[in-house]
Amino acid sequence: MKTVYLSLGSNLGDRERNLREAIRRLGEAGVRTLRVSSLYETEPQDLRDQPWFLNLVLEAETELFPKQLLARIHKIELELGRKRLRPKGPRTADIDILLYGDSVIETEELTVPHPRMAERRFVLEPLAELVPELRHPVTRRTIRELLAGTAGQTVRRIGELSG
Ligand code: PH2
Ligand code: MG
Ligand code: MG
Repeated sequence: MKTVYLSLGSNLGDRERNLREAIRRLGEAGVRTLRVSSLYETEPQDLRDQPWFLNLVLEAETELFPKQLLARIHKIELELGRKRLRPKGPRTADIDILLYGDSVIETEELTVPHPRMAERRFVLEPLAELVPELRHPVTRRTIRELLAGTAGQTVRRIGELSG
């Protein structure tokens, strides 16, 4: 059994409902949620010209291997109506594997830890709520330290995901 951290985001449709539905479907797919961060409304990064996101982070446990986990995540994203309109563009549900235990994985389809997690406030702020002292398996910096290095990205805590 591995403990995993997943970043969930949505900026199309009923964003809260999409996140709730993603968590429910992950549960059915063998990803048992242990804790959910607060919900954040976040300024779009990378591709700036798109609606604001709702983001949160899940702590979960699973028996799935990384590739299986990724395949189930992709299936759920598709079921929730994801169309890859533009890379990094608007989406109904995006589920990213941030950490898989303390594994370091580099394959063509999957890189863990998530390659951009250390620069993204919309990831680090919810993750720091759950595990501030956890160390990034490659850089060995704590999540709290990484968060202190991100500035100028607006993220607003708007409460807990309801339901
Ligand atoms: N996801 C992206 C690109 N930019 N910006 C925010 N605020 N939240 C996201 O989840 C996000 C993003 C690519 O997946
Ligand atoms: Mg993704
Ligand atoms: Mg993403």
